[in-house]
Amino acid sequence: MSRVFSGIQPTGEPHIGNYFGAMRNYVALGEQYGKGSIYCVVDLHALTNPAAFDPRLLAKRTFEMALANFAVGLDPSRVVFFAQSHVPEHQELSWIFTNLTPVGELERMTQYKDKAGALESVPAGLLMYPVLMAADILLYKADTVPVGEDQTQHIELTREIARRFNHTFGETFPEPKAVYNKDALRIPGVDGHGKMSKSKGENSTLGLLESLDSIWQKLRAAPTDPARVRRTDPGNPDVCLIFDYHKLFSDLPTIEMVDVECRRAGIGCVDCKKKLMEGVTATLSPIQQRAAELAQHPDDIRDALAQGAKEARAIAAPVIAEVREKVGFLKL
Ligand code: AQP
Repeated sequence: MSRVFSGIQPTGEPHIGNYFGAMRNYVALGEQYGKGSIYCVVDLHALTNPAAFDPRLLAKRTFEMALANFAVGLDPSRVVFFAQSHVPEHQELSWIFTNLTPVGELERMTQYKDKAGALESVPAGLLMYPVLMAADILLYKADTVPVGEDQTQHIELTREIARRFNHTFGETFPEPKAVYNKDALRIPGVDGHGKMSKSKGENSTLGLLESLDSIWQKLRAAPTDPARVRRTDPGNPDVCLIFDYHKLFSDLPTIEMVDVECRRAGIGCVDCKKKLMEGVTATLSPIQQRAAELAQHPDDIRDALAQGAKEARAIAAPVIAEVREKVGFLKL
């Protein structure tokens, strides 16, 4: 039977890229696979990027990331949900994998090059990020990994590490596959500069739990088709970020109407954004309401994380025992 694993970094507020790209799939797969679906707030990963890591905020962000996942519909009593640092086996397996992974392969990772390029001094942890990610997934022998498209290269490396381990120590791990939400492969940032990303800061993101007023202010200022200068100019939805968002938030008749009317200058950008805001409100209001309710009972969130860590360790224990034996550690 398939086993599902995915992780999300507590590097800031979860945004609609995380939601449509990954979190919504967590819920769908959670309903299908129950306790065979394992989700993790990857707080160890959050340490790897000094631009996004703040020790004063890490615990709060980890808690809030768990809360946000429960607010979108993940039920911790029906899936396994925990914080990565509560399951030390991730680090043990990661160290073993580190010794099966050439540095050159890690240096070729696009996400590493992007993030390292912006830093004066690059921590070794940033380079090792995909090795830890491979350990996260393979510790549970997961074969299905719901992620956004930006993680494709890391999943390919995970498969390579699994193959290498199996070749060196005997058949142990499956070669996991990424599962994408094909309608939300790579959601653009609201500032119009590349992928929506937590670590790029608030100008890039529309937060899942951000106030609707603040979201509207950002949408109002968001760039549209740059060739459409006047209201009477026809626009091209194919190059408009607002149209990308319509495809996520609006119903089909609205998407079709906006597509047609924009091309013949029948709708202006402000009205188009107002129409989008209706869909945003309908999608995010119930999530935000549920989050407010959950926030009234913080101990329940902590208890759920403690229980999740216990369940995760129980699944990981036989895998790490098998790995130790195959690698040849002294057994006492
Ligand atoms: N813009 C996006 N479009 C589609 N999917 C996305 N994901 C992230 N951004 C988008 C997916 O969300 C999951 C969790 O991401 P993450 O928190 O582990 O790290 P990330 O991919 O690097 O996300 P951020 O927001 O860009 O975080 P920072 O800035 O801290 O690195 C992943 O499955 C990801 O693919």
